[in-house]
Amino acid sequence: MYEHYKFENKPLPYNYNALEPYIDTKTMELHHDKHLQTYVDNLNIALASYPALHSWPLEKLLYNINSLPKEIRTAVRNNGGGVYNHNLYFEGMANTKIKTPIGNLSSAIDKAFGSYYEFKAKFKQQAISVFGSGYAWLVMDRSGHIIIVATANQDTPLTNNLCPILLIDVWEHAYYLKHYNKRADYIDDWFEVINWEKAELNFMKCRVTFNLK
Ligand code: MN3
Repeated sequence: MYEHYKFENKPLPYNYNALEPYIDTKTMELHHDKHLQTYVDNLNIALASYPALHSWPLEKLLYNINSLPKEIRTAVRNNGGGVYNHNLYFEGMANTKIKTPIGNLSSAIDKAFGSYYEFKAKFKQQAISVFGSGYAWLVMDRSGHIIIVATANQDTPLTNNLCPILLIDVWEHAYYLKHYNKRADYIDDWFEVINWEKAELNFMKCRVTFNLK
């Protein structure tokens, strides 16, 4: 992701109804066109009068959040994180026949968690236990281990030097229209639309990021 100011709300990589019946069309419309748009707009507002930051890619802004001018730090953390997390989340879904991990990521999941099903149970538990709004993630640390973590609000794992492979948005706006307050049902449906090809690409990209063979 190398976009920089002025950030734009990229179209979804699929139709709004592509994830039916797991994620409903109306939720996808509102989530992308309203929620994400607001993060994009507010990130641009925050950066508007800081031309020195206009060439910075989003990832660089988030990795270096604590060295940004103090008066825009919170706005970039919340809105830059909102843009970054949502782009990853939307790109991380697809309605395909591939319902389980593939490639190198598949082997890494078996090694780290025992099996895909054990991974799935642990990931679901983490996603359920995020208190309030946030995300559950599968990330890689600097030594190449894959771990499950949670973040609050629009925080990203980048600030902790963790490289994202997979994430689920568990803010209520991601599921309330279809699943009401039943976050666990939404998580089950999300597992049906994980884009495992994209997750494998992210996994390999993380290995490059951390200079791992
Ligand atoms: Mn969201």
